[in-house]
Amino acid sequence: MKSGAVAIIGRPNVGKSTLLNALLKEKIAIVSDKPQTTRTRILGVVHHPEAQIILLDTPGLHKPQHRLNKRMVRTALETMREADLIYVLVEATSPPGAADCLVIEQVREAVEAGGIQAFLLINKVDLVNKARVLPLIEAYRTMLDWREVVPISAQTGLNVDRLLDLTVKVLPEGEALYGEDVVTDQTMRALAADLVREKILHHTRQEVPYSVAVEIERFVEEGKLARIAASVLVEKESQKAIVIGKHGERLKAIGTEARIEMERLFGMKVFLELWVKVREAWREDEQMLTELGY
Ligand SMILES: Nc1nc2c(ncn2[C@@H]2O[C@H](COP(=O)(O)OP(=O)(O)OP(=O)(O)O)[C@@H](O)[C@H]2O)c(=O)[nH]1
Ligand SMILES: [Mg+2]
Repeated sequence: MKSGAVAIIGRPNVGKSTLLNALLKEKIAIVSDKPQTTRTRILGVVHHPEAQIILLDTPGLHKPQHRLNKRMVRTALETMREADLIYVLVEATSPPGAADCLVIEQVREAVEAGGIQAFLLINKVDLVNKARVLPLIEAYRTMLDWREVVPISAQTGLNVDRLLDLTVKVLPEGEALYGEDVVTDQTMRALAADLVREKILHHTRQEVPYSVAVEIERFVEEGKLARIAASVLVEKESQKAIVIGKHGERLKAIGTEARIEMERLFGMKVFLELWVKVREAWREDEQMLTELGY
């Protein structure tokens, strides 16, 4: 059988986590329309009849401004170098930009350093006319020695199964590293924290999404019930007021949406308590970042 690791790489917001979920046919990575949603490496295992494919979703590559972002970019670069294959995601909706070229430069270094192959995946083709995809392929074609170039839609699933088949072909022979029932290495605590953050991203705008972290304070399983208490960290009082909302309505909606999704994912009833706390400049605090799992 075949077995290997595939790193999913690209600038923020191109659809890497959406693709991970589509390939797994299960949602384990959070998704939002705000850049820098993913902050850690997210592992997912695809059990293909001929292969075990270990997918590694990564934070979007960007020019980091804070210590948090430096860690995110480092995580993506390290993950890329450990992989057998790199999926480089770009968007069909715009021509190659500076951010995409920077990504491809970094991938080139990993490919040339040793034994790693790369697929170019042109994502979000559901948003554009077919006629616009061909010139894009041509524009990207010469930038790297791509093993495959595949237009996809992570959202609609277009070409996603074909991508898996092409992937199996290039992976090395090897043993399965994970048991048949393993989908991810994420702990329930980490999944719970990210689900709360995802709902906050959906309900807030501008600088708030970047300034939020979620810390699980308590996670107790009592039979078919999980009691979870989480702190939502923000950087300013004004952000705390936004997350809580008028009469606490926004925080209530965030909690309800996160709880419903946790119940589905964990297959148990969830009792979720959320507290919002101000932690000034937590994004620069190395100890805090480590505690948060970043
Ligand atoms: N129309 C369309 N939208 C997509 C597609 N794939 C992803 N999206 C949307 O693009 C946005 C970003 O998706 P993510 O999967 O969070 O992107 P990402 O690359 O993981 O982003 P970061 O984690 O911030 O680096 C979300 O609003 C998705 O719903 C696609 O194939 N078609
Ligand atoms: Mg992501």
